[in-house]
This record gives sequence, structure tokens and C-alpha cells, in this order.
Amino acid sequence: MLSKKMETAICKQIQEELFSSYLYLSMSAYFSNMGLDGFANWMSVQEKEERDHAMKFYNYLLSQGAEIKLFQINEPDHKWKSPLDAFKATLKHEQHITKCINGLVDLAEKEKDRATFNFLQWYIDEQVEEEENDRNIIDKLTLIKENSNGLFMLDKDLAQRVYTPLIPAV
Ligand code: OFO
Repeated sequence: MLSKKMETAICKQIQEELFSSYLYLSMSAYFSNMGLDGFANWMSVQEKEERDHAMKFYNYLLSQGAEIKLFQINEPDHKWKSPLDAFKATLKHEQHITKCINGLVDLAEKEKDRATFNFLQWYIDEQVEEEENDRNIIDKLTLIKENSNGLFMLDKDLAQRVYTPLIPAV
């Protein structure tokens, strides 16, 4: 059984994950409107993954018989100066999410909540991967600068990303 504090903290994390989804949906639209369909695809996959992250927390709360309170989701930005600017914002956001996950881990440790501590390990690994992905794309965009050929090639590359559902139909 979860403490009330942990229950609320995880509900807040659901809000964070759904905001992430909303932010990446907004970025997907931004890239679509620029004609960068590969970038838009990458963000669209990311948007779905974030919903899965939220649902993984949601299902965990249900499995623990916890109460679920859904908090309000803020409006994300909808304009960025450039693809590089958007990916820098993505990395910054993921670094914030990593801090949130670390905060949950700290709470689980403090409360000696072994089940939640164990459950959170998946998110720790996931954050390492997400930050690395963003850094890779930022590195490429930095190399490309204003070169439209380079941007076109990267767009083709990002078009390859495929969504694999984390949780079978929830
Ligand atoms: Fe982008 O990360 Fe969720 O957890």
C-alpha cells in the first residue's frame, strides 16, 4: 500500500508525463508545418511514448489500490526559433523529468517503499536513453547548421522511427 504522499507524487508525475505528451504533440505540429515530416514523425512517436509512461504510472497506482487524482495540464509552447531550438527545449524538458523521477526515487527510499523503488528503476533507465537520443539529434543539428541538404537527410532518418506500444491496449 502506498502512502498518501507517494500517491499524490505519482499523480503529479502522471501530469508531468501527459504534459510531455502534449508538448511533443505541439512540436510535431510545428515540424509538420515546416514540411519536416520526419521530424514530425519522431515527435509523434515521442508523444505516444509519453502517454504510455503516464499509463504505466496510472496502472501502477491501480495495482496498489491507490486513489487517482488527475491534475490540470498546462498549455505547451507552440513555436520555436529552429529545429535546433526545439530539440534543445526537448532536452531541457527531459532533464526536468529526470529530476522529477529522481525525486520520486528519493521519496521511495525515505519511505522504505520497496515496491515503488523497484517500479521506478524502469524510468531511470528510460531517462538515460531519452536524454541521449535528444543529445544525439542536437549534435547532428549543430553540425548541419543552416545546410538544407543536411536537414533533409536528417529528416529522412527521423522518419524511420517507429512507435512500439509499451503497454498492450489499455
Ligand atoms: Fe520523456 O520521459 Fe517520460 O518518463
